[in-house]
Amino acid sequence: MAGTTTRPRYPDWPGEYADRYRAEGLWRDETLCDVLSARAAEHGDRLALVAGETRLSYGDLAARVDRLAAGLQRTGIRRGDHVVVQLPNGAEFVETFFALLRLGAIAVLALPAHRRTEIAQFCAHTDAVAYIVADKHLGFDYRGLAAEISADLPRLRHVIVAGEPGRVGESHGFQRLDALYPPVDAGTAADALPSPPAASDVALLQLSGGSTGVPKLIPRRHEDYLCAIRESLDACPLDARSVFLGALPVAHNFPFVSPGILGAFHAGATVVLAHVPSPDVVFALIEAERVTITSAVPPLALTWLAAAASTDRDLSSLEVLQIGGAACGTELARRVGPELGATVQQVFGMAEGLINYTRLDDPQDVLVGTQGRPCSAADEIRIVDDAGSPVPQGSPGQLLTRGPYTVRGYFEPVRGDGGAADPSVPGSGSPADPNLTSFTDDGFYRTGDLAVLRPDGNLVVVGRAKEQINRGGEKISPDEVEGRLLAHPGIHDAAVVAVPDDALGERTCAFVIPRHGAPEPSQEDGTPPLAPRDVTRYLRRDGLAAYKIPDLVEIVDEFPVIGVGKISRAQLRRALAESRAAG
Ligand code: OOB
Repeated sequence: MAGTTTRPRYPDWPGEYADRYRAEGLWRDETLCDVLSARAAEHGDRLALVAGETRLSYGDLAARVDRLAAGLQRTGIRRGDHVVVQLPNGAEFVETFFALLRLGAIAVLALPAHRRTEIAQFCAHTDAVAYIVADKHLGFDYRGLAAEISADLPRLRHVIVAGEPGRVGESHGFQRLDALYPPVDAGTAADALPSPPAASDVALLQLSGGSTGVPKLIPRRHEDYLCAIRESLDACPLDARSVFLGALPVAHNFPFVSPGILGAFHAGATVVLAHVPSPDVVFALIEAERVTITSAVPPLALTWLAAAASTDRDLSSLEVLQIGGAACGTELARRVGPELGATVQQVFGMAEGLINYTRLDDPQDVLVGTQGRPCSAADEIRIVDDAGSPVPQGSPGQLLTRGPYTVRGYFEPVRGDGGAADPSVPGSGSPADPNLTSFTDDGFYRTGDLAVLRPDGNLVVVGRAKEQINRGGEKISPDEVEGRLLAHPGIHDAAVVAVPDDALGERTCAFVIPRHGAPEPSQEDGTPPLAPRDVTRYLRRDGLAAYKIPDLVEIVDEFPVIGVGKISRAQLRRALAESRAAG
């Protein structure tokens, strides 16, 4: 079991690979902090960031980052501390991320959609000392969430709120993010800061889409992350004239480093952040800031295309629309040019590393019909069968990858005494050790995707070997949702499957068998039977991220089983399709 071993918390590349990547210039002696300070030194007056009313030059941004770093240091945050950051798109996110980097503290990048279940796990797994949140966003109050989880997490010393701590925050001693900035005239903040991090230090923990119950944390080092950014900039050129719009939640790998906002800062471009991705907000920003490139998951791209047909906004500055995170149909890719006047770029990536891009000058069949090719010549790709043997060229198989920015293992979570899984961490008892199951002996990451490698080097994603549901780019592990459902006293068994959906690609359906003796639909003793809405309400109250709440719930008497008694998800999906077809 993982807890009994002495494996490193942050798995690293074997020395021979690290040496090679350094010798080839893929890994350099440079940190993400250096990127910001270099741009501030080269062209401090150039516009770096636009978010709401905030407009910051590179010089302003670098100075604010140093001041916030000093403020965070004063609260007691130190090198190597884990800090869970859950901020929507805004200047606070960018400043907090860079300030933590500057201190050598490690940001755990949660998404705004995460709720108590996920946040409590991230905090517990990492022994986080601080949780940095917005006050409210899209109708959700993060201060209530922070109050709830901090009660059970004695090691979590600080809750820091971007915005108003409010009554809950005041009674719990939450700090205000904006109060942490020392006054501008308090001397040069940078003097008081610790020595900057090293290129080989872990910079952040990114979240995996997750194909099993426990969300996995991915240690990304400055040198490998910067490698991903530089190689991405080769595949998706941005320069100082570019204006990148972050419309998806920018803490996600796609808008963050593919090449994303960090790529844009690297290029000295301007980053514009949309607080929500709705067409009215996004189109207004494209027009006002002359945005040249942005990124979307397929359902969002469809929404933008539909709205573009009747907008009065001038979208002519937009040169590139990146689409990724989930399968982008040929038809959608084909529409981008004629309907938006932009070149489509397909992006097929993963938080564990590998990022594939179609190139802007690729022929049309590649642009619309493939998910592109790796951004680095040093990325290694294998397509194998279930036994791990290479499949013939052009045949579908499981995609494995290894390379200079694809990690060799997940963060090793904090465990309870004696190496047992921490009982305070829901789902941490899972017997499958992802560091054994997700990586081959020779260090290839098993992506769980089924792909075809074309002779021209481009990949076509044809399906999935992993049991993961991709709900318009948001990844859901059936295991995790089933685990939560089984904790309901009235539920005997649960199975979560994907349902094909025109808009999102996939939605989720939970099949639920009520517990024997618990109220059942047939019962006539006055107790209300377990109804679908009870199930979704329960999950919501239980603190599961909004996008993981099943779209459909079917109450059934039994599941179809196969072979040794495993639930047949395929048969459940078929039964659902048939009952929907029958109306
Ligand atoms: C991105 O990262 P994750 O970690 O949220 O999800 C990775 C998984 C992939 O293994 C694949 O199953 C799916 O998402 N995926 C795609 C895809 N892009 C991602 N499936 C089909 N077509 C695509 N274009 O989703 C991510 C990270 C960096 C850049 C872009 C996406």
